[in-house]
Amino acid sequence: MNLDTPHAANPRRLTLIGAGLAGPLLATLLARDGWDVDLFERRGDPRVHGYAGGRSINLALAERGLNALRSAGVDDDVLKQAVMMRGRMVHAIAGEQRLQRYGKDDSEVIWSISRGDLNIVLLNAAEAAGVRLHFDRRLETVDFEQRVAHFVGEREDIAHDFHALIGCDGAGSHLRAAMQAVVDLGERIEMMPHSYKELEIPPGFDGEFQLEPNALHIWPRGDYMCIALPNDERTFTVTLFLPNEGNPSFATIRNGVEAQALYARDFADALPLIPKLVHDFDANPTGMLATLYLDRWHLDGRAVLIGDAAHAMVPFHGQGMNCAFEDCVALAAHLQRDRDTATAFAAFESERKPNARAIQQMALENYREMSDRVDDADFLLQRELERALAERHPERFVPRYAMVSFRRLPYATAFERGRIQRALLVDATAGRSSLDGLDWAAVDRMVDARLSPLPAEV
Ligand code: FAD
Ligand code: 8RB
Repeated sequence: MNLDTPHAANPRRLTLIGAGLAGPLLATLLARDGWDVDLFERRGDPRVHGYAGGRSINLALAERGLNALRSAGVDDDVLKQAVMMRGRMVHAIAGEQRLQRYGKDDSEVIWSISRGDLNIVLLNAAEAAGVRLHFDRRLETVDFEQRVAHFVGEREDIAHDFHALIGCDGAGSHLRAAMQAVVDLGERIEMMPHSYKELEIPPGFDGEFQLEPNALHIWPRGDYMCIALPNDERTFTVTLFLPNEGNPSFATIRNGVEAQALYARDFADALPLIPKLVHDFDANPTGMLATLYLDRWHLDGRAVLIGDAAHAMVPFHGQGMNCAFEDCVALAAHLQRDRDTATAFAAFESERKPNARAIQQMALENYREMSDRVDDADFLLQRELERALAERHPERFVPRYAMVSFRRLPYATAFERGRIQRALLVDATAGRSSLDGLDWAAVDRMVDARLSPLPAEV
């Protein structure tokens, strides 16, 4: 056993577990605020060995995440490698494509970025800020009484004295398990009745994108769907979401050949673009989807959880990383205001837990919208009215998608206002098949009565 530090419980010292997405961003923010930061990661350094995981996986970055990257000064480096997505390109069963814009113009877009590239930019920033990075160090057990964390290295075990631990170690958090062993965190995991499989669309013969690059593609088919996000190397990562039971489902589509038949029937325009469909389906694991709820995120001043470790969510709003990044800014601000970790962790949990709950719920709800409602007539009429009201009342009526993706008001506020707006849209379009002859003055009065102006963001 090797004791890696002499200074046992330096109160200005913080130990972060997990150098995925939130870990290195939070480490950077804290180091710049004058904290002494150690960051432990179970995998090797991706800058040396290449990014573990192999396949090119991309994520949608929206305003909340981008703002956090801005506060760490890495937004430009990240956007350089990003592909703009202006809206959802909906692929109907017969192959026609229609773009539904996410925002009012190109100032309201989301960005597709590679997880590996993003991770490297963040690790470089953390290192430049003075963070000590420890790769190939897997957190195994924690003695919260003595404040000692035990890591398993490649050859040796390491005991690390800590003042406080911050768990950025993802949905399967080992720190969470260690905390749960000494205090009841009230953990509850709700499985989604759907799973997913990743496939790939390579560049065409001309080396170019085979679909419109500046969009998030969706093939909505009711209870199942397929999506594709662009990568800057001109490929698309395709994700097929199917229920676990029923037909079609992962119970009936059991291998690549069966998946190919499903694509021929339901995603015919995509099939010729995925040459390795059979191989990818058989080789790639089937991923499960779940929401993780905890009553408690912290253990007095000794440990706190952030990101997926505290509140993993289903992917349908593309907000897991964005929310984790927003957590980083919030926790750094609390630790700046209050250097006593017990006070800061408690304040962080009170601020963020209601917001995490709200985005978890909205992510669940967005599954229906993406897979089923995007091509439904009532939905399209409500959407038409929503866009008109957003234009007539820009300070009061902001579509929920825009509140989540392009604004930074608390998720809980977006959820609450979204509920009011939905009811208003349903009331105003009840019994109609078009907006012709709509009593706009009456609808404007409903907006004024039900929605207060949104405070401007700083
Ligand atoms: P992670 O990024 O998972 O990082 C956890 C880190 O901890 C990892 O590096 C892991 O190796 C390390 N670790 C784990 N255990 C230990 C241990 N015992 N000791 C030391 N280190 C450990 N979100 C979006 O906002 N938009 C998207 O479009 C989007 N797309 C996604 C696509 C896919 C396929 C997946 C799986 C997720 C997607 N997400 C997306 C969600 C997003 O990836 C997560 O919400 C985000 O990565 C959470 O960040 P994190 O730092 O909490 O955890
Ligand atoms: N995790 C996304 C959206 C909203 C799109 C819209 C949806 C894949 C796993 Cl499913 C999904 C969105 O409403 O039009 N923005 O960004 C990202 C999404 O899935 C990602 C790629 C994903 N996340 C496990 C698989």
